[in-house]
Amino acid sequence: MSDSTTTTTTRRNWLRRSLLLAGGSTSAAVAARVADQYGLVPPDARGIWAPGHTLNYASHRLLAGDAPAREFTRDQISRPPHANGKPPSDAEYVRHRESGFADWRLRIEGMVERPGEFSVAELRAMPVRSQVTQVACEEGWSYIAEWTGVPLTALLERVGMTPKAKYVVYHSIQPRWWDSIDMYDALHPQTLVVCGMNGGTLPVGHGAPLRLRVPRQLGYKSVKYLTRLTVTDSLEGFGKGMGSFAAERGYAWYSGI
Ligand SMILES: Nc1nc2c(c(=O)[nH]1)N[C@H]1C(S)=C(S)[C@@H](COP(=O)(O)O)O[C@H]1N2
Ligand SMILES: [Mo]
Repeated sequence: MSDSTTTTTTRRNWLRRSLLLAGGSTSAAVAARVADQYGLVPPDARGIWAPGHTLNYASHRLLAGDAPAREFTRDQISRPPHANGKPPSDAEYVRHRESGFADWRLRIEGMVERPGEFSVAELRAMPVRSQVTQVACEEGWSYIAEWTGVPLTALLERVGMTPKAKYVVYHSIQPRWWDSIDMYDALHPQTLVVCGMNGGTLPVGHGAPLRLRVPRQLGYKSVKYLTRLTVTDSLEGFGKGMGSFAAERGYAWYSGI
């Protein structure tokens, strides 16, 4: 083990202990101070929510680390799946839908060496991964489906993400549905830019032609009708700087499960 690994491990253990102690003694503010030192303060840590959101985010990151979301077997797939909300009805989306999404592009920009656009066909031609995971909505319902897509980490590598990047902000053709994740989730092998579901193409109700699947967090982080990714080291320039529209509405930015 190299020196730097030893130092990192020791620090991590110490931080882990501090967070557990702070959590256990209900002094979440202490945990918040510790988390701050390690850059584990979520963007929606504001006002009365700050200690709770921070404790939740920092302890998940330190205790669960890269732990994968549970994967199920194909016979556990829910039939039919539950589609949430209505698909976009604006003229632009309807046009895309009628042309089989031939002109749909996923744009990747920000802190990358080679910003650019990918068509759905280009994404389908890349190495894809399939996994059976659960979509858990904050409202209490859930369903299990098989998702097929390009791991986000592969896409980020392809466009040459710069090492200083800290977050990936993602946007939908539905303007309110923008959100962001940190690099723990962005680089996690289960985080996919999904183009297929249950063995077929992604249905309109579930986000056609592309959606992000972040199976380690609640359903609302899995934004449908995905159009654009922005790689950044700060969430300040996006909306109110809280990391997502949902966070501005009172939902936690980090909703690990
Ligand atoms: N663009 C967009 N993405 C979205 C939503 C939406 O309404 N629009 N709903 C979210 C919520 S709250 C959940 S729980 C999941 C549900 O996924 P489903 O529609 O496949 O069931 O999608 C999320 N992504
Ligand atoms: Mo949801």
